[in-house]
Amino acid sequence: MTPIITAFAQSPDRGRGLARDMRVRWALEEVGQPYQVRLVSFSEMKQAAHLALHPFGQIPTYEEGDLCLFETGAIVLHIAERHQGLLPADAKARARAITWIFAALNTVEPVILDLTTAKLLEGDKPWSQERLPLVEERIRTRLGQLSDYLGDADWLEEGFSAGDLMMVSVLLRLRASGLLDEYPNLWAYVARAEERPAYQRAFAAQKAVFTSRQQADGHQP
Ligand code: GTB
Repeated sequence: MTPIITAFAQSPDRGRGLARDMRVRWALEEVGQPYQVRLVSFSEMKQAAHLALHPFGQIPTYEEGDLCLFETGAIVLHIAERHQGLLPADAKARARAITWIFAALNTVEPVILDLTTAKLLEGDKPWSQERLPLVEERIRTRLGQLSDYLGDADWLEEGFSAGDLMMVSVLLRLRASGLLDEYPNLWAYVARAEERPAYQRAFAAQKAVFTSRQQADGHQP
């Protein structure tokens, strides 16, 4: 059964692979599972048909027959559990890989999202510039800890896993800030993941949505 995911019809990231459907596309590409994409506008995301799939009116969602999932952590874990390639067979190694999915989403992503909030939503507040260094220091704390753990290894545990997929997806949000450049092993970790053919296919697929939209709107390629 071919799963159907939802993605932004007009992604604000302009095809840079930062919207969260990218993690789901990447997981599906890693395991070789074909998928379909239903594009939704911002207004459609808040209407009843989409809210029936996602109570918070967001993307991505994942439909597989009568199963509908939301939350990228749950979706990626579901894909990883049902296919070979994203979780080790050994039970303890598998539990460690799953631990890194949660670490990415619960421990690393929140401090990174706070930077987006500070810049995009609070940038015009009088206290914004004063708060920014605190937000960046919290990110540096987490990046330093992650960098120490990774050391000179290629991946967080033995071999690439769904934990790396999620961690890299989260770290990519930092690229424009320059903070990742302060940790050469993390920078190389992200670059290594981006070189994976599955990542490249997922990136190209989400970028094609933006490009075709541009062409439909009459922009030059
Ligand atoms: N915890 C949920 C999950 O992991 O699935 C979070 C889902 C989520 O935040 N979805 C966002 C959404 O639907 C899209 S990815 N937002 C619309 C809304 O809430 O109304 C977040 C995102 C948006 C834009 C960029 N960007 O422009 O770079 C990057 C990421």
